[in-house]
Amino acid sequence: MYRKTQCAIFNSIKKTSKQQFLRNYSNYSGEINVGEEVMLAINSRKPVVALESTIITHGMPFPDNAKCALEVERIVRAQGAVPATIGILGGKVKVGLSEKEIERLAESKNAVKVSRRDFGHAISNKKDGGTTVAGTLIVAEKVNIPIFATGGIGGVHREAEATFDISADLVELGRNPTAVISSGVKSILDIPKTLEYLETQGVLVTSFGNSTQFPAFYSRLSGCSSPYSVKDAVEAANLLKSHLDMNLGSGLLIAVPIPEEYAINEEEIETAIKAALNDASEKGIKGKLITPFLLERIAVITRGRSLIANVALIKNNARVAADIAVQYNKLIY
Ligand code: PSU
Ligand code: MN
Repeated sequence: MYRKTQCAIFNSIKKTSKQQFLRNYSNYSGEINVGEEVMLAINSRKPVVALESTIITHGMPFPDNAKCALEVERIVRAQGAVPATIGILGGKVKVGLSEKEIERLAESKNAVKVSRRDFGHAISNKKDGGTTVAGTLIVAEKVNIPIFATGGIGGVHREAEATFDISADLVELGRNPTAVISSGVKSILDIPKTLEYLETQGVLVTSFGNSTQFPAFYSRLSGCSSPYSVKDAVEAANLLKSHLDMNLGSGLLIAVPIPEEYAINEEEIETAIKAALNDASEKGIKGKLITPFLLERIAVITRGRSLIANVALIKNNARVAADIAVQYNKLIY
């Protein structure tokens, strides 16, 4: 199903980014497999949207995770783009997982959560792995996919001044020239500090649609304004092109508020978050375990409402990302 694609991909890359692609690829000592559909899309210059897989392995329970991931792929296709779910299977990094492979990750009990520091471990031990936003950004950049949709990204944790817990997602957004379409960061995190950190990393943060506020994942408002805002996919594609043309090396964060009808009342979600944070500190949960732990606890405390919201917002983000990919393609080809 998969084959090595160095030459095929390289030949298909648009002229302007060939140099960059060569630089990235020659720095990569491993091996990335690209699925047929994604390969064909790149070869025929069709818009592609990258999708992460930690949301499958660590972000949602089975079978909601598999159902959601496949539905998200269907939405991307319906908008005229090709989905490229990225993950690790038996130690092989793959771009464009098949339905079967998505189901395998969804059912896996020992998949590794893979950020930059975890690739070597997952590959050498032939593990299955769900790539985080950070991990997915790294792979998407290597195969030159500039648009990536997800639900929420990691951020600066509350009390990070004591714990130093700042998600690698923010650092990778600063390192990879890719647009991440997400619903902002959860209020389990410190939103003002997250925005400060993104500024330091040179990430272009913009709200999408008719909001000027940076959204708080389960709710549309965070009380923090976004540095910029774009009203639609055409404006977003223009912004992306201008940013990438400058060759800055950093990425964009396009923040799309959760659809109104799925938003959770701020007080209700805050109560759930406080209880989940309490549980985490009582159990001494730290490091890479904390985000999955909090997501699961919040789902239990809200009796599944947070999960419904999560599914709704990622589907909406996938649609927006595919629209942006279609518009961006019109600008570059
Ligand atoms: N936030 C969510 N759902 C998720 C994640 C974050 O609402 O599934 C996942 C993403 O894959 C993100 C990762 O990249 O958690 C961040 O983990 P950490 O906070 O450990 O950096
Ligand atoms: Mn962390």
